[in-house]
Parts: sequence; C-alpha cells; structure tokens
Amino acid sequence: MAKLLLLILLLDARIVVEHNANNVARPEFKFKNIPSPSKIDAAAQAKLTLIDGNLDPGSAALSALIDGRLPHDEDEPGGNVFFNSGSSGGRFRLDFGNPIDIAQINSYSWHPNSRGPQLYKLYAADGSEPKLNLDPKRGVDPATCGWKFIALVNTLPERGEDGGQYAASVTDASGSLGKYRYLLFDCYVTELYNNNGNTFYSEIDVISRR
Ligand SMILES: [Ca+2]
Ligand SMILES: [Ca+2]
Repeated sequence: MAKLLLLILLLDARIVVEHNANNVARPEFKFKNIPSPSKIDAAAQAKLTLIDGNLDPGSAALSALIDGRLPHDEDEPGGNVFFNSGSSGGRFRLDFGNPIDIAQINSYSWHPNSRGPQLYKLYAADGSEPKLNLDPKRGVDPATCGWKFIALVNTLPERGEDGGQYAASVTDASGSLGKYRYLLFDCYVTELYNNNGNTFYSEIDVISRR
C-alpha cells in the first residue's frame, strides 16, 4: 500500500515550462503562469552547498541562485550560476534547516543560445531517512541513498532556437510536493556539440505552502 501511494505521489508531480524568446525576454522575468522570481521565498534563507562539479570562473557565487537578484541582460555571466565550461554539470543542495511544506519549486535561466535551457533532476529528503547521504557525488544515484526523486526538468525545445529566458515550475496536484528539509539539484549540460552547454541559472525559488 505504501508503495502504491508513493507511485501516485510521483505521478502527481507536475512540471510547467515557459519560454520568453530572445526578442521578448526582459530583465523582469515575466511569464504567463509562472510567477516572476522572488526575493522572499523559502530558498532565500536556505543554506546552499556544492556537492559535485565546479562553477565556471566566470560564474557568480553559488549564493546568486537564491539572492533575489536577476541578470540585467541576456548574456551576463556574473549574474548567473553555471558549471565549468566543458564539464558535464554538477550537483548542489539546499538546506532549509527544518522540513518545510513545499508547494512549488521554480527555476529561472537566461542566455541567448545553448546556455538558456535547463536540464536537471530534482530530489528531496526530510532528513529522517535511514542512511541518508547528503553529498552523493556523480555516479551515485541519490535515490539509492535516502533521496526521493521528484522530477526531471527539461526545458529543451524539440526544435528551433533554444536561447532566451526559461522558467520551470514543479508543483503537485495535491498542492504540496511534501515536507522536506533538503533539495538536491543534479544539473546536466543542454548540448554536447561544444563546451557551452551549462545553463545560466539566474534564480531558484522554493515556495512554501501557506
Ligand atoms: Ca528567490
Ligand atoms: Ca539570482
């Protein structure tokens, strides 16, 4: 019975993606249904830790993911967080200090071409899981060490231009994704043709349930 319930919860995770093409993307990050990035969401108070991979020398500090600040134009490395050029991405963790009831997880990115789209796996843990490994490196499936898989977020277009501004929103039909202390982002490159496939992440918001 517990397994069946878990399966239903997994199926209920909903992922909505919105895209502002290069010619209409503005620093305000406005989207039709996904809210603009927030300065006062639950992630703003979280502790951020790099688990695996290296940030690019041109990247902002990891804290730029939750600082509520946004890049002013479409190619502003210092206003975004991105993994090292030529690398295959990496992992980072958010810690809220205590489990919080999470309604929505939103990620925002902006770049005129291959660094625009997002591709990551999202995991969560409440801290009580037996044998929870808080720092699973690449090669270790987080789902095998206490983490619950929440969603695969993929904003890559099937065809056409991939640049612009992206917002991805993960929610659950029940109104809550669950009560979690930790989130793990496992970030991948969006293309393999050159070294520029690591996304320019501008902000990550976590909205707690009211
Ligand atoms: Ca924020
Ligand atoms: Ca930011």
